[in-house]
Amino acid sequence: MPHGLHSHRTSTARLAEFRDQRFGLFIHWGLYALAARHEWVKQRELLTDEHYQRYFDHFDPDLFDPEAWADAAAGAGMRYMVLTTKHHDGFCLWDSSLTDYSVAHTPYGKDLVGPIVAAFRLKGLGVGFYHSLIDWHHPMFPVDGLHPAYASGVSNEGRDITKYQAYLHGQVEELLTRYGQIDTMWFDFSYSTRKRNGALTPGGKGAADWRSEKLAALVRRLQPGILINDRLGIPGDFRTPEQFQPPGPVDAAWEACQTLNGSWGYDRDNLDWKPVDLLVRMLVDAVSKDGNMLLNVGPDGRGVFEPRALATLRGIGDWMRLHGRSIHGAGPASFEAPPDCRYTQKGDRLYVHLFAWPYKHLHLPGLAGRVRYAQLLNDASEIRTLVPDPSVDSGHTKLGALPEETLTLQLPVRRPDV
Ligand code: JFZ
Repeated sequence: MPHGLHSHRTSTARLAEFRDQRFGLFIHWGLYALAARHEWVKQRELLTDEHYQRYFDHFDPDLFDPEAWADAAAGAGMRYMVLTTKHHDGFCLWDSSLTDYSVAHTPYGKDLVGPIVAAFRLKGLGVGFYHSLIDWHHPMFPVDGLHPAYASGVSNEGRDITKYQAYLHGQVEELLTRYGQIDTMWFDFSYSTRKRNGALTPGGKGAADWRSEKLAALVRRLQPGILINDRLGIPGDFRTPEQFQPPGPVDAAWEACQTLNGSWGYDRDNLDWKPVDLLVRMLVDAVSKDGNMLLNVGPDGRGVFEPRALATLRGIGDWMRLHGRSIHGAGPASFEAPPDCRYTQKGDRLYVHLFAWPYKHLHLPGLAGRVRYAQLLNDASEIRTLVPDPSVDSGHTKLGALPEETLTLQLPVRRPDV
């Protein structure tokens, strides 16, 4: 889309679209992909700027192929993506006029954000930007307890946060004026003076430090209808539970951000890969509670999604191809689901997701007389209901005393997909 050609949608329309999309791809990519041991490596290992420079000097993703990323996302049934334009290390994936600490000055030498945005749009996917409020590179960002230089006792003399604010706001303006319509702005993050390692860590930062009200107003002026997340220290348009599935209903729009393996940045030696069926259950669980799931991939230093990530996305895609109807455009149901089940609903279709396959019968409380027809979603095969035979003394639905309103379905003994 040509720059500046935005459809002026309302935030209500955009929020409805966000809820319909349900499933998105989070992309954490930056210099830390070369270290290949978590995106917080600079802070975790207290790496100096001088040491961290080696990743900048060697950043050259020769296999970068954003169409392949967009294919993987679309194939998994994802409807949008959120890209780290800058993470806490301060490295920028676009050619910012406000700093030389960007991809444009690495061996790769050119903008990455534009091609990524274009590839995802071409596939019909929505586009969002993750942008770090924290910046461990900017010389005006006051060192606090989360900063890699904190332990070395660097002084904050001369660090003027108002100068950093101008930089932050200026960069957000670049991002929201150079790449056409952006659907979501995902800021990260605000933190109070918190306890770490048993000691109080000074220097929490929040809305006053980011000038969040002004920043949010800027974002909304440049991109009417855009959604802003909830990490600016002021209320946002949606909540962002982190590696956490809310146990019950949430009184706002929300999106659980989840990892494939516990790390956001590419993490070569990681062994904590979540199996496909767990990720599918997490997605179903989110939708059953009116939430979205933003699932992360950390591309490697050559610009590639590693084989395990691709295999996982393909596995999810296999499920979504058959069951995506119960996810996209679907939401919670007004009935209480039986144990080990989740309900999602779209219009008058109720989808029962079974997290554990029961033996032969599925008892659905409150649904007797309310279901015209039941079928398996994967193959559209009819599911018959169990009608108790009153002429049989030991009529088995009487055993265990089901309430009158319970509908009992007859399932095949074997789960159809295994
Ligand atoms: C942040 C980042 O530090 C992390 O690297 C990643 O980008 C993730 C998506 O977001 O991590 C956070 C931020 C906030 C909380 C927890 C982790 N929080 O408020 O609990």
